[in-house]
Parts: sequence; C-alpha cells; structure tokens
Amino acid sequence: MAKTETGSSTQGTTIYRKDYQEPTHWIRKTDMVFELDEQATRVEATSRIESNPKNPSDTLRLNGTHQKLISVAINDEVIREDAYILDDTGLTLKNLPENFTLTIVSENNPSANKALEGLYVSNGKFCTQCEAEGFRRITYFLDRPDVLSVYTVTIRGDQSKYPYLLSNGNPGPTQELDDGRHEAIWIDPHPKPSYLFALVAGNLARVEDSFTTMSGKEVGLHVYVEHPNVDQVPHCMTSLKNSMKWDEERFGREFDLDLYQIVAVSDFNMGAMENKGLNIFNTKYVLAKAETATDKDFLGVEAVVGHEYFHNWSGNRVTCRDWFQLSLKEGFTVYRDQEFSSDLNDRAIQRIQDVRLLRAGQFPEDAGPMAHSIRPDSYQEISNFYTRTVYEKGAEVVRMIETLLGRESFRKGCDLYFNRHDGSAATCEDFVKAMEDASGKDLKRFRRWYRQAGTPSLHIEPQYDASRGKLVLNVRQSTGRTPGQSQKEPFVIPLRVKLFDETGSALSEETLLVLEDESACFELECTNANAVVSINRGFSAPIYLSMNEAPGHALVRMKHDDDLFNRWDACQQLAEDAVLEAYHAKSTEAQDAFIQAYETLILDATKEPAFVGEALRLPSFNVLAERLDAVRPTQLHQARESILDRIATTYNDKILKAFAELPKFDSYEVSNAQVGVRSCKGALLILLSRLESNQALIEEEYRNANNMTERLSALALIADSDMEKRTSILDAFAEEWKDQALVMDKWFAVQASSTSRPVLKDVDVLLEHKSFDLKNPNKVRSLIGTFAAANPAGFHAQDGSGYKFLGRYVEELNAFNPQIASRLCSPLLKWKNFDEEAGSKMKNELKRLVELDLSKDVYEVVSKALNA
Ligand code: B3K
Ligand code: ZN
Repeated sequence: MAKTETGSSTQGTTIYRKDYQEPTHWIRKTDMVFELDEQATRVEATSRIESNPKNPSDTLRLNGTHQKLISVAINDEVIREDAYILDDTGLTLKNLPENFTLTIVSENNPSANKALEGLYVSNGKFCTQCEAEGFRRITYFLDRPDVLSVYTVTIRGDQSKYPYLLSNGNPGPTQELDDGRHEAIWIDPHPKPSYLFALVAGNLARVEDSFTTMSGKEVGLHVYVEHPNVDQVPHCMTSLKNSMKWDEERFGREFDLDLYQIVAVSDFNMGAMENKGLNIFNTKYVLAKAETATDKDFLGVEAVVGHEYFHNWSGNRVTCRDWFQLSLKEGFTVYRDQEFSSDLNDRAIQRIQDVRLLRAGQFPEDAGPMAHSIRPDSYQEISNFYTRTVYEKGAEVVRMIETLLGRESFRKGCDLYFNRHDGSAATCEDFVKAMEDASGKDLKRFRRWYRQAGTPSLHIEPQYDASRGKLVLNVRQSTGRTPGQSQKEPFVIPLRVKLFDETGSALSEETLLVLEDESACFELECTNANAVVSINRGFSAPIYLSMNEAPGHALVRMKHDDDLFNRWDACQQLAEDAVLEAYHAKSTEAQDAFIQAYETLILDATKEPAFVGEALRLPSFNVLAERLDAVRPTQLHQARESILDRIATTYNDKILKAFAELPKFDSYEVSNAQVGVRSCKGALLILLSRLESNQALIEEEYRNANNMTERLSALALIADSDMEKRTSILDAFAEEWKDQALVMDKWFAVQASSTSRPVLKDVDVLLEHKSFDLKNPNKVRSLIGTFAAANPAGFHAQDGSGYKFLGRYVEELNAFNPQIASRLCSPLLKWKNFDEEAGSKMKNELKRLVELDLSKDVYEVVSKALNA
C-alpha cells in the first residue's frame, strides 16, 4: 500500500514487440463489486478464467500494484497466503485447474492516488483512468489489451455524496442500502480489454439528450459536469451528436449501446479517454461558452468529443493486440477526427493546422533521442509512447494509404477491417492487409512507414526538356539515422503535383506521383519552359521537401496556387528562409524578398481572412530549430524577432488599415467566417503590438472584446508588454475569473509565454498563486509546460536558469505523477540540437536527474536522451 511512484527496481526493463506471446489464460467474464470509500475502497473481482490451449500453463501471473490484497479464492474456496506469490507488481497463482472462478478482494486508497492512474478522487468525485496499465491498480488482473472480458459492475457508495454511480455499458437495477448508501449495477454486453474499464461516482449535474441511430435505435446521451458548469455543455452535446451522425455517414458505423455517457473531471493526465460507453474527459475538452472559451477551445472540444466517439469502432470494437500496435487505434482515430473536423469546418485551414502541429511536435520527436516508428519495437514505459509519432504521424500514414488507394477503396478497406476484426484484438498488419485485400493494391513497401522512424527528406531538381515537351522531376529521398536504425530503406512517398505558369494559370490537372525507390525521374507533359511546380499538395506525405526552383516561383505559389495548403506552405518556406538568413547574418536577399511578399498577405486580409490569419504567422522557434544544427537559441529567437520587427515597422499603416476593415460581429458564433476573421485579427494584432504607438489600441481591443478569443489575444499581448496598466489588467482578469479553472489556466499560460520580460521571476511568483496547484495537470501544463515548450527566450536564458527550473519541477512531479513529469521533460531531451553553450547546460540538468530515484517514465526519457 505504501508503494510510491518511483523505485529503481522498476527502471530500465525493456519490453520487445518481437517477444509477444498470447496470454496463458483468457478471462471471459468479470464481475466486480466496488464499496467506495475515499481512503479505502474495497474491490471484489470475480473472473471466469479459462486456460488458453495455444499457450497452456497451470500457473497464472496477474498484474497488480498499489493496493492491499485481502483474499484470493479459487472456485469460492479462499486459498492460504502460502499458496500464492505476491510482489510489488503482481500475483502468481500455481497448480491451477484448467477452468476456474477466481475471486480477489483488495483495497486501494483513491484519495492518495496523485498519479491519476487507476481509481482516484478528483474534486470529491471518484473516477478512473485505466489506459494503458491503470486497471492493475484497481485489482489483480490480466491487464493487457488482448484479454477481452464481459463486465458486470456493482457500485456501492454514500447516496448524498455520490448521487451518481456510473460504469460502462447499459444501466442495470439500482437500490437503496442501509446507512445512507445506495447501489447501482452496470452491464456491458461488449467484451472489452481492462484498459477500457471506467467508474465514476459523484455529485454531478447531468445534461441529457438523445440520438436516433441510422437503424432507428434511440441512444440516451448524458453529459456530467460540476453543477455551476451546466451552461457550458451545449457545444459538447452538439459535437457528440454531430460525431455520431458523421461516423454513420462517412464510415457506416453505428453506436451499439443504449446510453453514451461523458463525464468531465478537472484532474486528468491527458485530454480524454474512450472507455466503453463512459468517456471520461478533461474539463478542457467538454466545457465551452463564448465568455470563457476561445475559438480554438470550441474546435478542440468538437475534435476530442469526435475522437473519443470514433474510438468506439477504431479502438473499442476492434482493439489492439498489444501496446506496440497503439497507432492502429490512435493513428487511425486521429485521421478520423481530422476528417470529421475538415468536413464540418474549413478543410484547408484544418490541414494547415494539423501540419503545423506535426512540424512543431512530431518532426522534432522523430529527430530526437526518443524517435520511434509509429509501431515501436520496444519500450520501457508504455505511457511514454502516447506520442505525436504514434498519433499524428500515425494519422499521416493512414492518410497516405487513403491517397494511394483513393477514397472509395479506402472506405472498402475500412469496412473490411471493421467487419473482419470486430470483437477482437488486432494488429497494424491486420489493418494494412485489409486495405490490400479490399483494393487489390500491394502495400508491401509501404509497410516501411510502420517500422522505420525518422522524417524523410526529399530533394527535387526540375529540368525542362524542350525537345520532348516534358518537365522532368529528378527526385531523391534520404532519411537520417534514428536510435537503433542507422540504415533506412526508401519510403513509399505519394506526391500530389500540379503545374502552373508564372501568372498562376494551371498548366495541368493534378496528378499523383508515387516515389517507391531512393530516387526517380518523373516526366510531366509540359510546353512551358518556366513551369511552376506545386508538389506535395495538401501535404500528401509527411516529409521535408526542398526544390531547386527558379527565383520567384515560391512567390507565384504563395499568390496563386489553387491548393490553399501549398499557398500557406510557400509563405512558410519564404519566412523560414528569411529567418535563417537573419540568423546566419549572411545577406539580406531572402529577408527582402519575404518582407515584400508579406505585403500581399496584409493587403488580402479582408479578402480571405482565415487563410491570411494562418499565413501571417511565422514558423515557430521549435520548427525553425529543426532546420539547424548546433542551434544558438538566443540568436535564433532574435533572428525571428528581427523579421517580425521589420514587418511591423514597414507595414504599420497597412496593418492598421486591414485591422480596421475586418468585420465586427455583434453576436459570437463559431462559424468558419467568424473564426477566420478573429484568427486574422489576432495575427495582425501580434504585429501591431510591436510598436508602442499601438498600445492604446490593444487595450481598447481587450476592453471591448465580447468573447474570450479576442479578449485573450489582447491579454497575451498586454502580458508580454511593459504597459503601465499591465499588472492592474492581469489582476482584474484573475479576480474576475478566479472561479473558472480553465480561464485561470489561460491566465497562467499568457504570462508564462511572455518573451519580453524576466519571465522566470513572474513564473516563480505565479507558482505561489492560490489558483496554482502542482497536483493538477492542467495547471502544470499551463504554467511550467508553456514556459518550457513555448517560451524560447525564457527557457533558453543564457545562465541556464530555465533548464534548472524545469529540472526542479520534473523532479518534484516525478515523485507523485510520473506521466506528467516525463512529458514535461521533453524540451530538455533535445540538448544535442543546441550549441555547446546551451546543450551542455541542458545535459547537466539531465545528468542531475538521472542520479535521482526516478520513476520508470522519467528514467526512460532521461537515460535515452543522455545516451543519444
Ligand atoms: N486513449 C487515450 C489516451 C490514453 C493515454 C494513456 N496514458 C485517449 C485517446 O487517445 O483518445
Ligand atoms: Zn485516441
């Protein structure tokens, strides 16, 4: 019971994909009884266990930790303590009959559980998080995703403190008990792995609705939040209904229970969890109203509600055989939620934002010490592999399959996959095989995306052959080494391509080129010697691309490409060239060209605000740092700032004019038109804030805003300034929103991201603020996480104070929440990308950490970074 989250006995053991074996036993049926108590919850689990003829054994090893074992009974006979072996990680039973009923009683302490895995208490409510390996904190079990069991769950608890007692599946009978307690029974007819188990108990408000499925079945929809927040539920509910409808229309998938429940909790390690029929969400992805949530929050709620709902098929009905297959459900489900958001909102803007995230988060990961393929070969702690690679690159791989097969065959492949593997635990190989079988296409080489890590770089040399009227594209790919993979085989790279003339008139239809080898020469019909090549349109492959194109062609693409993503990407490329040129202090050619090109964007603001809103934003520090070796962080940050300054001073009048001409809306709605205008205004305001003469305008924007999107963009700029009223405005904001935790998260984040102040001092003060709580992951992410990952000036302060600061909090969190500690550590892991001065300081902090009593989670990332 006294087990902590750390301990060297658990460190450093590696689990390999190649060692997968079926379990020795199956658990077909599991009945659980919970007697809820904040300090000592009693759990009785009765399982019907059968020996697995494919891997038979009379010994059964069950996973279990962080609980007190009270009794073990086989076929209702309690067995003596010397008849089993109990240790820190589980329970071993020997000399077992072939089939038997196992009853285990144990006790755990939910209020002491600050790791937020297993059963814990958040704000007086019981909730669970079992993926990946949290169920073993609740009872001793075969806690692995290929063991599927049908659950019946009985929950007993105090009626007044916990009026709602919830679990997976359909509701069964309820009754009142003695002593003010009551009981609820839940029956989940669908076999599921233990990671999808959930329980919630608490005094919550319930918002109800319903959805009629395509076959005419009515499903009750219940969203549970804390009582004062009921007015922030409608958007979540609408998003849920939209998700259910979309999955029917686009994928033919129908919901399969009488009830779909979502519960919002404030202490949660990630965004949300897809437990069968009982999703548990971070409040951040449920609550939204105009006064408290930004456009980004609204769209985030929609995407995450969709994501968890889509898991009902891609994850729950068809689950993963083992955790190495995680991308099977996560990559596929991210692809599905991206498509959902694209269909409901603005497809091009969605693609731009998805790629921005991939470049800022996944590309660096793929080039760092934790680089792994979307289906990793090994891990020490599986929680460390819920990564941008498994999720977002996994989604790109699914998207490439769709591109190669075409939408129709891809859909057939999905149908085949769902039908073939329904009710079972599958592998990534099963997914690809279904795609091949449905389409008749050979994906043998394509499978390399599943086993090789690293972002491929593609170089293109266009060459015009006038005599044959052909444009020849000489294409060559290469991929750098990643840990454990020094040699790479060529990836299959689908490239959507189209040609334009210099005025932007199309010279061809879009075609798909597929690079299968290290290099290839593609010939395109073309009578124009100066054709502009628009390639990797829509980011058809997740790669780095360089092209030896004629001067001015990038500008043509930026102005005229009919693929909006590629227009945006042309701006990003011009911006990147400009910042890197400033960084190297070589010449000013690229900078001059970029500044000139930028004017067009400003002038187009009112014409296409959503696009301009994206295009005006320069690539982030993290994206730019990936393009360099031995990064001098201060110089890189300053180079980026110098470009922004130049834009601001050169175009101040035009920016002011564009800003004033953009429409104002009396009432707030999350429509493409409104979101686009606010995004554009936000980007213009960032530029305006660079001149002192615009301070009054920013304050005015802050005061006049009738929604959180506009209010927060102005507040961020005020927080990043030395304005006289800075402190009084921030104080008043905190006073106004002190009861809204999610708004306070924003308040912490805007201050932590200020790059023009001695930010670490501010952060130190904020850590003592009454709204800050190190035990709450949202607060940690807002304040410490934002400082480390989104404030290059502060984090890379030359005296190394930023690195030490982060190390100190990684150490503190490691003791009680290893998952959060490990994630927080990420910015330090990239020490090798920085110059000696910064890199050695980062490395020293890692060296200090590795000597401590670390959790498996933190030990794995720190030791791998040090060995890189
Ligand atoms: N499947 C969960 C993530 C669980 C993370 C465990 N450390 C949420 C999601 O991807 O939908
Ligand atoms: Zn997911």
